[in-house]
Formats: sequence, structure tokens, C-alpha cells
Amino acid sequence: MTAHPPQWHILGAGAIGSLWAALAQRAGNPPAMLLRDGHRLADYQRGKGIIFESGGQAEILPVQAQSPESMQSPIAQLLVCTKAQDTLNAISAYAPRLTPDCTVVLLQNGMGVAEVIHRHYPQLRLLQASTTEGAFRRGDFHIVHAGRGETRLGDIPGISTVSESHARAVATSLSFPPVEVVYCDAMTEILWRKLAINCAINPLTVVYQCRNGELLDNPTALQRMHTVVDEVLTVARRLGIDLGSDLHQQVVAVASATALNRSSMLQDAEAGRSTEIDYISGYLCRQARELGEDTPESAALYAAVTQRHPAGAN
Ligand code: NAD
Ligand code: KPL
Repeated sequence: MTAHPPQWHILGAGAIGSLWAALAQRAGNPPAMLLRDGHRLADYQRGKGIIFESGGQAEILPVQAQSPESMQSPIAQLLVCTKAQDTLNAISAYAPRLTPDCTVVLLQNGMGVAEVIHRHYPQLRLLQASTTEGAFRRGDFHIVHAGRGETRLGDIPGISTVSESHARAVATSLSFPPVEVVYCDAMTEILWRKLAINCAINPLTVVYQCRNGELLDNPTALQRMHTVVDEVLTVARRLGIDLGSDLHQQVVAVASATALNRSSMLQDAEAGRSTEIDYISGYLCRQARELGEDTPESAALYAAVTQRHPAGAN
């Protein structure tokens, strides 16, 4: 008899959460999506499942969904795909169902969430993942897998209490074709490089109300982008984190490769939702303050985005 792999519960049924849910379902490892409340569950149950589009083909995947009130089975593996600012509220609603040694993978942009979750729920076995897969919502519970990327997963120094073999097993169990999740023993560098990209692109797209690639055609925006990268490099260096010598080129390459994208922050701002700014520029500025460093460009971008679009949970 073959043992079934433990079920993944996926919190945050947006673009990335629905992508993983759809791929897991298709791979024969049916997950459960954890929705915000009974209203969202009723909305979902009006359809037949997640509409999943990839390579011009659409299919409906009948992924099971639950609300905090609907089901009481224990949760031993949780993949968190909410926006950073929504994570604590979202996990808290399901906290009574988490097993004492529940493995929780944070699959999000930004930094600083793991510390918050660890403070509230120190018993959880936390891991962090970072992805450059691209997905967007075409409609409610209708997602498009728009671009292929890489996904890495590993422990969070000072927070994770997870063995390397467990982390490797978790990476494998979150790999559903065509997406492979690769175990990484240097997540700090990965997260800081992604932080640099998001600090240098996302808030500028909100300030200039433009697509990612348009930042490269605007000399003032481009100069500000490079100043932010210098600020990230300074703070990282003070923390003993080596981000290599090609970060400026990498940020420009990402803005160019995603030239037609409206960044996630611009989309959230335009839709009147809260943004991840507190976990992107806000995180950088908090780290800088603790070190006595100045990051005036990032501070100005943080202020500009939060003044227009106050931060907070959605
Ligand atoms: P999204 O806004 O599409 O999805 C977030 C989902 O979380 C929404 O469905 C929202 O309703 C849900 N949510 C919010 N509060 C909740 C709560 N209390 N309980 C349950 N659900 C709740 O966001 P996304 O694009 O899927 O992004 C998720 C994370 O992945 C973000 O950190 C983002 O920056 C990152 N990311 C996204 C992409 C992408 O291509 N979309 C790529 C890389 C990284
Ligand atoms: O991660 C992104 C985002 O929009 O959040 C980038 C890389 C900037 C792509 O749009």
C-alpha cells in the first residue's frame, strides 16, 4: 500500500495560491484552499472550481475549499500565499486547527512577516519560499499562469527550527509539474535580492503611475532606482549579507524582462487595496534605522506610497 503524501492547506486563494492549488490538484495531490470567510466560500461554491489558464488552454480544477467556520480537520502543512500585510490575520483565523508541529511555508514577497508570525506562534515550523513564477487573476477564482520562473525554499536563520532534511522534503512535496521548488541553504541572499528588486521597482511604479519598463525610459526614475539599489547594498553589507556585484544590472534586467507588467504594488494601489510597502521599503528603512544608516530615497518612496495608499491589512 502506498502512503498518501500529507495534504497541503493553501491560505490565500489569489494568483499564487490558486496556481499552487491548481497544480497540486492536477498532479493528484488534492489540496484544500483556506478562504477568508463563509461569504468567500459561498462565492467559490457557486462555480465548479478554479479556472486555470496556461499556454492558451483553460481547465476547471475542482479544488476543495474551506472557511474558518466550515471544517475542523487538523492542518499539518500550510502554504501561505496571502499578501504580506494580511498574513497574521489570515493565519490567526485558522490557528485553532494548526497541529502543534505544523509546517508553515511563507510564499510571499517582502521581508519581516516571518518575525511577526514567529512572535505570535513560536511553535510553528516556519520556512520561507520565494518565487519568480508569474500569475494573475483574470476573474474571481480564475487565474492565468503567465510566466515561468524559479522557486526556492529554505529556512529562516534565527527563526526556523526545521532540519535540512525536512526542508528538502517540503520543497519536494510542493513541486507540482511544471513547477519545481528547489531547496536553498542561502535564503537570506535570495530574499534580499528579491527585496532589492521590489524596493527598486514597485514603489517607483506607484509614484510614476507606470509599467515596469517605463521606469527605464525616465531618467529621474532610473536614477532613483539605482539610488535605492545602493541603499539596499549598504544595509545588506552592514548586516554581513553579500549580494554580489551585479545587483544594479539584475534590477534593470528584471524591469526590462517585465517591461509590460503593472507591478503588484501598482495594481494593489490602483484597486484601492493596501500594499506590501511595509514589508518592502518599510522593512529596509526599519533595518537601516536600527543600524544608524540613512536610506533617504527608500524613505521618500515609503512616505509617498503610504501617503497615497495607507498601509494595513486588506
Ligand atoms: P493576490 O492578492 O492575488 O492573492 C492574495 C489572496 O489572499 C487574495 O485572494 C485575498 O483574498 C487573500 N486573503 C487576504 N486576506 C485573507 C485572509 N484573512 N484569509 C484568507 N485569505 C486572505 O496576491 P498574489 O499575487 O497571489 O501574491 C501573493 C504573494 O506572492 C505576494 O506576497 C506577492 O507579492 C507574491 N508574488 C506574486 C507573484 C505573482 O505573479 N502574482 C509573483 C511572485 C510573488
Ligand atoms: O515582483 C514584482 C512585482 O510586481 O511585485 C516584479 C518583479 C516587480 C514584477 O512586476
